[in-house]
Amino acid sequence: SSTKLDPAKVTFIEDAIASGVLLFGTFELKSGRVSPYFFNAGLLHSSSLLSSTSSALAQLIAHSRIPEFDVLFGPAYKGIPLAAVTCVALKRDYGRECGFGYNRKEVKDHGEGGSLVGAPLRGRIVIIDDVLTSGKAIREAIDIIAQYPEAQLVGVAQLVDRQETGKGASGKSTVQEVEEEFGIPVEAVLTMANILDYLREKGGMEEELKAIEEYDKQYGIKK
Ligand code: OMP
Repeated sequence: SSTKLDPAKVTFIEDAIASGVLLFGTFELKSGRVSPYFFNAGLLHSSSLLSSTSSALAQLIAHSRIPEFDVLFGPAYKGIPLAAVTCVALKRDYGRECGFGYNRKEVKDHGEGGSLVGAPLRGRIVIIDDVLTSGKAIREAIDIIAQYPEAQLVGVAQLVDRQETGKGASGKSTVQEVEEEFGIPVEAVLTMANILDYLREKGGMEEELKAIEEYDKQYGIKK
C-alpha cells in the first residue's frame, strides 16, 4: 500500500540521494542478495547529514515502541558514530540522558583492555545500527550483549529497514524474526516502503523504480 510520505522523510531521502548515501545500481549485499539499491551510512560524513541523522534517530527512539533504557550500543564500525550522535541528540532534543558504548572488531591486549569501549554493558541496552537486511549484523550485536550478564537488551533502532525476509524458511520478515526471538521492538527511521513511495511520488526514476519493485517481489515482505 502506498501512503503520503512524511515531509521530513522526503528531505532525508533527497539528502541521502544528493550525497551518494542512497545509491541506485547493482550491489551485492552481505547476505549474497543482489540489490538495485544500497544505503551507505559511511557517507553520512558532513555536519548537516550527521545532524539530520541524529535528530531522526533521537525522534525514533523517543516516539516509537523503544522503552526507557540506560545504554545506547553502536556495533563496530558503522553503528559507532550513529550511537554517539544519537546519544547527543537525545540530550539536546529531549533532555534524556544515556550512556554510549561500542565494541572493537579487533582484540586489543593493552590500553583500555577488553573489546568494549565507553559505557559498560549494564542495565537496559538499545542497539543502534545502520541497515537491516537479513539480520546477520544485528544478531552479531545481540550476541555481544548476551555475553554480559548484567545487560538486558530492550530494543533495536535502525537507520534503514530494507523490509526483507529473514534467514528462516518461514518467509517472515527479519524484523518479525528478531522481535519474536528476542522479545524486543525493532524500529527504523526509513523503510523500503518509504523509498518506494518516494520514487513513485517523485517520478522520473522509472528504471530504478522498476528494478526495486522486482527485487521487492523476490526478497521483500508484504507491506
Ligand atoms: P544483514 O546483516 O544481512 O542484516 O545486512 C546488514 C548490513 O549490511 C549492514 O550493517 C551494512 O553493513 C550492510 N548493508 C548496507 O550498509 N546497506 C545496504 O543497503 C545493504 C547492506 C547489506 O549488505 O545488506
